[in-house]
Amino acid sequence: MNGTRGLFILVFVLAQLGFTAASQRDFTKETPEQRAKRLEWFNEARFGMFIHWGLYAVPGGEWNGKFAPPGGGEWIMETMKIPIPDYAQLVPQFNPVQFDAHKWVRIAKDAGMKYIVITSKHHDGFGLWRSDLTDWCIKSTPFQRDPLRELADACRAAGLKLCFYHSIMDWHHPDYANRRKYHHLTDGQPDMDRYVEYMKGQLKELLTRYGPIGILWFDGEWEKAWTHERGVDLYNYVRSLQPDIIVNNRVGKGRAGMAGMDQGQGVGDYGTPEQEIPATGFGPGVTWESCMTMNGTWGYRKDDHDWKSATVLVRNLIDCASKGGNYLLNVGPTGAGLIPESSVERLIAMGHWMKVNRESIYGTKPSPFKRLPWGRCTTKSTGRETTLYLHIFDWPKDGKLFVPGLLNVPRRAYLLSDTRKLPLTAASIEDGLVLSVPLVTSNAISTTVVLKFREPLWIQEHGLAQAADGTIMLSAAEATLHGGLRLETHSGVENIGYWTNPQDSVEWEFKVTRPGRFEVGGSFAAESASAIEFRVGQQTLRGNIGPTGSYRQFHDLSLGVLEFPARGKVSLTVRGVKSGWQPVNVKSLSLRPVQ
Ligand code: FHN
Repeated sequence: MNGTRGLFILVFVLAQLGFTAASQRDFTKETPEQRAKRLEWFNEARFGMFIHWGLYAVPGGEWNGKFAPPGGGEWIMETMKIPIPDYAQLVPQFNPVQFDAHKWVRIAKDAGMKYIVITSKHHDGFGLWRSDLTDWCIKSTPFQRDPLRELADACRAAGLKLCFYHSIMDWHHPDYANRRKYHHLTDGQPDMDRYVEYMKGQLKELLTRYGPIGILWFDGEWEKAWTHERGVDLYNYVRSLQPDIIVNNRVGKGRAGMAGMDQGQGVGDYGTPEQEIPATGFGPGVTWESCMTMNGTWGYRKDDHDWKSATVLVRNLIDCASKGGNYLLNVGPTGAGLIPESSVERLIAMGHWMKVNRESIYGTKPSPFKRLPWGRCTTKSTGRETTLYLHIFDWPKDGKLFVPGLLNVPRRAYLLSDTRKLPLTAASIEDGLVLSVPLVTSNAISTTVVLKFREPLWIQEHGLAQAADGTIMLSAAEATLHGGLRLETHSGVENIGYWTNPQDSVEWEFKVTRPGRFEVGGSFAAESASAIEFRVGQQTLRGNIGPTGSYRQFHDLSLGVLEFPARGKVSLTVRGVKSGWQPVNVKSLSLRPVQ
């Protein structure tokens, strides 16, 4: 008792003297200015490489002649229920003699990436560095090098930040509380306090051996074994080792699933949407990063050839930046230590686009527009000047680019790809700006138009309106969602998903300038037959939706006729038909005048 009392008095006295051992300091109490300074490089970077690499790269998704179910190759131990002794047979096979850190870093840098996040330890618990705390790490393989050391040196030489992904969940360690049945771990009971000490010891190795680390990217926090309190403690522990390090929100329990953003009691410095891009930004001071695969897996799979196009990847990067977020794009190197050629090809194409357009991405702020029919917008402000970067995905065939709601005329307008910066003509019309642009663009992926203003922007956005031929096109991004459904982006296609409750509704507001009767059509995806109901004023229209094969396979359907008898603003609401409801994904609606 006297010893404890003496220690308490010592700590109390030291605290009074202003001494705060770093490991006890509460780093969550920093000022907004301190946080902004610490995250400055991250908000400038906008674009990073995710690397999932470990023992799982050796089987590449195949075990005993069978391929694992669709999904991450890095989950093979779990999806194929591989007992630890069998999985351990991969250790003597892991010998990536073709690994070349400088080559990996060069590929990332040439693509325009500013940081690299690599799996120091994934869920299988296997350490990609020579740990003193376990043999379940790379020192037990024939590969007697330290890839994290080599990556640290290569990143430093190239001016990229090195960051570590580290899984809280550990399928191998006997003290991790949520043990797997197929592990047949029977010796003693798991002890999470002991496991946390082990995890802290490994994190200390990682944060004291390889120099300044940009981000500690935690993951695997979702199981019962982990708690908010342990997350706060781990956040402070990591920051005590490197006070300027950034820690994502998966150190705690606050994130809302794959949407990735904190839903209240969270800890960590930024949100982590996964395989999706939020519908909108989150306002100043909210930092986030969407992590995505290039195909369907994080860790290498020899059977996954479902590659996104370079166009989709570049537009995802632009979409993230236009909403104030970062894009963390994944590669899964092979067991031999090579980044797959299909990944390299896409990163080279992204690099070509970034070479011309990087100033429209790095250090930019979110779009001031709620939506733009042809693409996205990013901005920069320096003192008296505001710059808008218009990212045109759908190039106007008539050479007239309409910017709805932009009411002041730019001091300068030019194509970012035009080294001579020849001026583009800009003219104000009733509710926006019309720019005269070349009839053909030089870059089908996305072309950037630069607008420079000396005075503050004047933006007055109107709702959606009828096109010249009377058609009204309503996209998923322009809808107001009521309930649990969400806007999601898959392979560059925005759609409304997660419509599990028929009472949830989708609403579009638009202006009718030419009244009449309209054929109601749309692009829908469903796994089972279902029905939706359109409601405008007193009118209702039921639309039957047949199965389209999957939630990603959209069919264009014509569903009937609605009348809009008068000019003015209209609200069209779509609900599910309760009886026999099955979720339906919606990409867009169309209203075409009928005689
Ligand atoms: O289970 C992991 C998965 O393997 C991968 O690491 C992703 C990347 O963020 N995170 C978890 C799934 O949400």
